[in-house]
Amino acid sequence: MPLCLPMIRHLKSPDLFGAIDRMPALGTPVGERTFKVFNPSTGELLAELPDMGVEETRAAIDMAYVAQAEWAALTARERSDMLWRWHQLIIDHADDLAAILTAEMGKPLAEAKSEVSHAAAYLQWYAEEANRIYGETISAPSTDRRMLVIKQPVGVVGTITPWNFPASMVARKISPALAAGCTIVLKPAEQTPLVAGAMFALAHQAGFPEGVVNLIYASEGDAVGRELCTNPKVRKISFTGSTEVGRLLMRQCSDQIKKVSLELGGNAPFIIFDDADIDAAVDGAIQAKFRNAGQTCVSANRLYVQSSVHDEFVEKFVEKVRHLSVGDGFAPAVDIGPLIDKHALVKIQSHIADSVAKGGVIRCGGKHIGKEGTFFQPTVLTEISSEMIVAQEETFGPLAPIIRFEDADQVVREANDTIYGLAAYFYASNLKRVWRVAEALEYGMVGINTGRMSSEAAPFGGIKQSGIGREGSRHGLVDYLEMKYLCLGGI
Ligand code: TXE
Repeated sequence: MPLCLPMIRHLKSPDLFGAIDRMPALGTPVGERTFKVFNPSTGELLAELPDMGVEETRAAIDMAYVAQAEWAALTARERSDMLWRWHQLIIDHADDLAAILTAEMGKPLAEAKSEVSHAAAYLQWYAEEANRIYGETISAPSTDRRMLVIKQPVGVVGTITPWNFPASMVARKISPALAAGCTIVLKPAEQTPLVAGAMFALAHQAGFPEGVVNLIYASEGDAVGRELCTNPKVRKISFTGSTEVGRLLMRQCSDQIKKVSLELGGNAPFIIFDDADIDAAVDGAIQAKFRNAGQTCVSANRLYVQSSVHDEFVEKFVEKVRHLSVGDGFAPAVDIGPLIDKHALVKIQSHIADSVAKGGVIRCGGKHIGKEGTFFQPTVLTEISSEMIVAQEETFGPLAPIIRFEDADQVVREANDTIYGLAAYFYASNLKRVWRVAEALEYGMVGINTGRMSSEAAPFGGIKQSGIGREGSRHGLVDYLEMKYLCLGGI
């Protein structure tokens, strides 16, 4: 299987990463079909991987099923030690993992490094958390009984991850599952399977027993996804991606009442009140909007600015946005990489065209850079109103639509007027306002006077159609554990 890794610059351990294409072959049969992975910045071919389908997925599920009882029978300390070893290997190979990530996904190398350390932090967190899975005892209503609750692993978990954070999504799903005693079958996004392959290569080096972690490469999600959802040996699905696919997976899981954790789309409001520190709000908005080229589910999708500070904010914000540099993620001092593919380019262009047709004003950017590739200028739009697509849908690109508002109560109503409920942000200083707005926003996460809040120590997830369940923190373990009530009579 040709793997064109020499094209990935700066690799310190090419031998290790030569193992990427063999990853699924560790026990799983691989057919003849292949698919190609390209660098979105240069268009160069990075690798050709086995294109796996139902048969291979079923074989991987069987392996995970067989391995699960033994994995769950280890002590918590033994599972923790294995996660620690994997964590250390990821730290040791962080530069190479970041280079692979930048090559296949496009994000600036500094952001890729930060993502890899974020991924490692999940392994560290759940290596610790593995030792803190507790049951409870209950005071029984009669003296001849004892009542208690124990926690047991759910079983085999099927996971499907997206391309926008291809390293941290893998760690965020696998590490709590393994800590809980589950085994996993993971299908990474077709655009970014290489960093997942490299992380699995390191997992095998760490010494996970055969069948505990299983990787499926596939050029599309449909067949693998359906098998994971309908195979009775899989007891839970954990998915991050679009709301549309999340809905489909939930439907496919419904016949078997299979557990699902879904982390889906968002439409994050970012509100700047008149008592905010405007310079801090500008910096926070830059971070929340343009990190990962705006391709994050918690990206500031709608910027609401109170009338009396609107012009000052727009002027300072546009000035900073103009100075963001766009280019190949390996180039020094690049702030924004390419969009993931042509579909993303068409989406941002159509969102801008819709706004302009309805009276929106382009304050900077707005254009595709060059004729080839998917580089797009960071863009600021003003005079935005609620009937424009940018106010209703996730653009998932470097586009900041600014909406002027007068009334503080009204803006919270508008911010909540969406089917999504993942992340919201606001900048204010009045304590009463801070508290009341934080409580009133119908979102799973609220950033107050900050543009960045993801952490392995915090519960990440949304309400409404942004998903089900939480990842990270001690709460992230809950979805991988079953609760069993034991009642002991005749005492
Ligand atoms: O997502 P998909 P796409 C949002 C964002 C973006 C849009 C489309 O708005 O513009 O979704 O992105 C797998 N059965 N987010 O098309 O299709 C696929 O192979 C099973 C938000 O990339 O949902 C990949 O592994 N699996 C988001 C994963 O689903 C299927 C991150 C995500 O792909 C499948 C990404 C199927 N039928 C996009 N079809 C976030 N929450 O951060 C696809 N997949």
